[in-house]
Amino acid sequence: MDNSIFVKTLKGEDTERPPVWFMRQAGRVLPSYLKMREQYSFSELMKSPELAAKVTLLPIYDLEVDAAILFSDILVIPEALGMELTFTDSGPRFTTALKDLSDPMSIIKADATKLNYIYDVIDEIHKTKPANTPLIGFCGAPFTTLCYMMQGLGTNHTFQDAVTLLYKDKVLAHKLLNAITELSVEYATQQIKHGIAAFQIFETHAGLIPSDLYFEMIMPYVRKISAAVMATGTPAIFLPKGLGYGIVNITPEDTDFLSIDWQISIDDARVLVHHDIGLQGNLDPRLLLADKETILSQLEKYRFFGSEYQNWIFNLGHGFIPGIPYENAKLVVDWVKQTDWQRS
Ligand code: 1CP
Repeated sequence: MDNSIFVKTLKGEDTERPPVWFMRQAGRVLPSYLKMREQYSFSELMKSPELAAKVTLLPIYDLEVDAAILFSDILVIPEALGMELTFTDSGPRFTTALKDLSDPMSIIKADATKLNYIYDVIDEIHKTKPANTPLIGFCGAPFTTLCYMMQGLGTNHTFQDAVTLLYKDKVLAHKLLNAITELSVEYATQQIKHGIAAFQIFETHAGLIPSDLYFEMIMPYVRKISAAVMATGTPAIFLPKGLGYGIVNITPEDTDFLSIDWQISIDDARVLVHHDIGLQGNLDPRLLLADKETILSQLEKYRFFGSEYQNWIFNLGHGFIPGIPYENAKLVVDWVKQTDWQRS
């Protein structure tokens, strides 16, 4: 039975400090990861159960964070929907972008068996991880996944074709969102069967569209995934990056924890977000490019918050970016662990 500080916090139990983990904690800043990348491509690391399990656990040993996140990518869903994908040095790229097809649904053919290797990765992680190490599973939320499918690559972050599809062809948008969601529900369910401790839904590009449109067209699909997760008793974490004031409309039926980006203070988020929903976040990852004194002074903002609120997971507002010194990431973990949070 997992009685880690991360799982306890997700269950609403009291702990002496907040748990800490980071988005993109394996594959961006760790010297041990960068060394493995000299030898293997990202796809090789992700597709081999032994290597992917090893990378997943690197942050547990190197950074000493409180949870591991499966080493994979959100784009495995479009791949299993029939889209050919390569991870190049400049990021992921689909051979054919949906924006270039007259009938995008013609290439969508779900094959859930293409995800089977990921369950082997999860099994391997369980075999090799230290006791009491919770594993976070994840998928992309339907809109973010659609952004990459329409665009074909990640270098243009306006994702205009996906955004305008929501206005110009709602019928097609719903067909695509539905296909992504159905496979994501199956994927989440299988990850849970293979023993993940929590499931995070990454809506990295929520901020591209008005929040009322987000709730009208996208949120019902997110709810299908999170409801399937929560029905199994597995805690759900939802990251709607850039949703802004829209977080006020998230309900406890939508998620157990909400991951907050850096645009809003964690104190303001606590006022806005339904009090039965826990928070995760929200340090600006770019702060970690600054010097030690600046980082430590910014961390002070969290001290009072963490003494007042137990239902909070320390994390970044979004993922690590390349170039962040490993020592600065470690400094944050040590600060969270060594601070006297004065919880009694
Ligand atoms: O620690 C980890 O890296 C955890 C595993 C993980 C996760 C949770 C990876 C590995 N990717 C993701 C999620 C993911 N992938 C998201 C959602 C979260 C987020 O915004 O960070 C998104 C949008 C992607 C798409 C993606 N995959 C991009 C972004 C493209 C863009 O510019 O918009 C990139 C560069 C990738 C490749 C990738 N995925 C993961 C890693 C480590 C890498 C880099 C590969 C390398 O080592 O070169």
